[in-house]
Amino acid sequence: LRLYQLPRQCLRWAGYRTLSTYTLRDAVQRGAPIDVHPEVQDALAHGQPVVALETTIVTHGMPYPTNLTTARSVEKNVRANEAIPATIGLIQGRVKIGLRPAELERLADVETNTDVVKVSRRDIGATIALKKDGGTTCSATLIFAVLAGIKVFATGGLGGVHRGGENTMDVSADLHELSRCSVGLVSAGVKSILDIGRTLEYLETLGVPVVSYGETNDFPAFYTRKSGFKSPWQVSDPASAARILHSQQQLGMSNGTLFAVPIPEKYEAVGQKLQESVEVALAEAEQKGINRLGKEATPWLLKRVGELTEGKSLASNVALIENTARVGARIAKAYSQLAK
Ligand code: PSU
Ligand code: MN
Repeated sequence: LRLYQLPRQCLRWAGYRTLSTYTLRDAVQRGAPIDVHPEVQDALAHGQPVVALETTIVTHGMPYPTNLTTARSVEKNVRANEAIPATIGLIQGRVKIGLRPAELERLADVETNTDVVKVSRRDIGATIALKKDGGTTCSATLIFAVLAGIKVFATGGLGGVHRGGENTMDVSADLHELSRCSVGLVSAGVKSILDIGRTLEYLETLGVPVVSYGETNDFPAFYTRKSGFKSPWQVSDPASAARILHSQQQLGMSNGTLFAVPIPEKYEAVGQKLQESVEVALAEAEQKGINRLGKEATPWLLKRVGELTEGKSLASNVALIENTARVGARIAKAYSQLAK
């Protein structure tokens, strides 16, 4: 025992829980209904790279059956890059860190299983208590990733400040959560249904580093490689990305990091076209008052853009999340080597 560890150790002896002891084991000992997939548990116990994956994209972000095929292919892309996928969601009120194939199918079957909750931080307690199925947003997925000790999380789009957010106050809980979960979140930026400038301002206020991953410091806009905004930081390899996470970890900093990976180049042209449909969907949402429906706003917009583009947006969405999964796995692998 080193001298500098004494205060924390004393707290533990005295029966107090410090933040860093608030771990998965403690939660399970308190009776929290959490099941960690054996493969994920094994990888975590041996310091092997694990990538967390969310499920709101499955339950509320894509239509069946593309939601299922995409979730499977994202897991495959993680594996192909030498990391273990941990797709996170809730089944009958139990938190699953690493869904089994049948559980993933159950969540994806949105046409039959219509009572699946979109779970952000505020919904976790109720979803568990009422024993419901749930797809976790970035915010809830971040919470469970930290609990399990997973350092990297790959997704398509992070939530953000909605357009008109200065009036509606619709700011995704994802942003605050990223400021208090020390996880590297890999996304294709934020979707242009959002106010990208204000989202970046808000992340700055919250102290969340935004890092463009690739050849430029452009901040990507989901379907397109550039949003017109720049990231404060840029890296172009997994080792540099991992060193950012590791430096913050060494200092005991609790904030997360956003890595923004542009969609592959061949989708850029169609991305420009999709943007027009995004604007149409936004105007409709405003006219119908959808932007005042809380958690339903984002799923409605995603669905409407899909309809307006006759599925073309879906192909881009699949491609970009497969891409972030590959990058996430490489960063997780580089991080596991640093943390050894
Ligand atoms: N953006 C997408 N697809 C999605 C989401 C966002 O392009 O599926 C999901 C993510 O799970 C994200 C959530 O965490 O929507 C944000 O919802 P809200 O804006 O209600 O916070
Ligand atoms: Mn919202």
